[in-house]
Amino acid sequence: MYKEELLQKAKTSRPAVTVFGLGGAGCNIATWIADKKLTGGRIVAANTDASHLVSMTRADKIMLLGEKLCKGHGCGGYPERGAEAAKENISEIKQELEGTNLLFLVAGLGGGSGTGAMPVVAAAGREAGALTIACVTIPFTIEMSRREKARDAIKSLAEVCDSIVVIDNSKLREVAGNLPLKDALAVANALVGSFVKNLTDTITQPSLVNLDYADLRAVMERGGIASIGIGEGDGVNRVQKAVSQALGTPLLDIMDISTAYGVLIHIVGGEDMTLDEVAIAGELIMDKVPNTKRVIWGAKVDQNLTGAVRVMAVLTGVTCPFIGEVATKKETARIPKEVIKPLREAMEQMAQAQEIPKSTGEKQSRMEIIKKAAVFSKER
Ligand SMILES: Nc1nc2c(ncn2[C@@H]2O[C@H](COP(=O)(O)OP(=O)(O)OP(=O)(O)O)[C@@H](O)[C@H]2O)c(=O)[nH]1
Ligand SMILES: [Mg+2]
Repeated sequence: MYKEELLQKAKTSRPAVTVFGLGGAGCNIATWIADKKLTGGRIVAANTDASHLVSMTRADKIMLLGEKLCKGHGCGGYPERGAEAAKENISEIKQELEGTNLLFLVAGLGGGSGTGAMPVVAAAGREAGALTIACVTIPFTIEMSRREKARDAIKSLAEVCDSIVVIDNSKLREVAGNLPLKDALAVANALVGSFVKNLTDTITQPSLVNLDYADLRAVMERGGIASIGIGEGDGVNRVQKAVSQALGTPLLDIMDISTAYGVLIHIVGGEDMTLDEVAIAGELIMDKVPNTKRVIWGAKVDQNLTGAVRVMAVLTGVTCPFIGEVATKKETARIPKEVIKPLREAMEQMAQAQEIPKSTGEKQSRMEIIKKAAVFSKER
């Protein structure tokens, strides 16, 4: 294959990513993502509330749901109305999802619009053949009846989504301290938003260790409920600190971390981050989830993060006491320990590549080894 042909192929095979923000909270999260510039994906802001939509100027597309039913006034907390409203726009939604490979649905569960519309949009995403990932928050403990609605919504989402990444607002205090409500919601926006942005960036932009769409599919397809943990460390043992924070403070209460079906590890560090640190982070996490069937990992250098390492661990197929059992892939065979070896070996190859001087003449062979290592890491 000629280089031009290959470049063309690379361009057309890049996965098409769509982010759908639904309801008030979903649209606010979509705005957070748009502000951080999502170069590899399209953002749609959809709500029944016309006055809230007016401020969604940074989305690529704005969609007023259920104009006939809700007359632009919102759903007043009734998910059934949110579902009806989305059905009113179903052909527009389907058109928007045509050709999408990866669909992120974001909303704060507990209201009417986002909660009711999400399963409708998710079903359309599945029908279009997209890997469909819902990223939702469940309301604070004080929003009692809203929490019940969120629980019901998660159960119906489990039937139409591949994975549902759940953040429990009542756990925010553990990661962000006792903040005023407005600030706590901003933290939730940033958590959901950075999950979506991190994944989109790693599968659409080149990074230190690339995750590709097939990798993501392997872990998130029919992954059920997923929990995320984020940790940051600096100074001595910064990787250990970041990993223990990421695993120790999951944003959703889960029964038993060791039973997770799949694990996605994402590591970001400054230019001083060593390849060995990336490998150690992966191994520390894998030690805690001995039964996992699939592990994927990506690493990125962020110049603004010098001195620190940030780790995101996403565990799929977990059980949460509040939500109860949902249908997920259930396989019981244990994954052999050797799965860790390719990670270590790939890192060694990359370390070797790093030792080659960065002079222009050597650049080519350096890239070759890095590419080989990245491919090798996937051949588990
Ligand atoms: N992360 C985040 N969560 C929010 C925000 N606003 C509200 N929430 C949470 O999301 C839940 C749903 O609220 P909304 O998104 O306003 O509801 P909606 O989907 O617009 O539904 P209706 O207004 O009833 O049509 C609330 O119970 C809060 O827990 C926000 O700006 N960010
Ligand atoms: Mg609303």
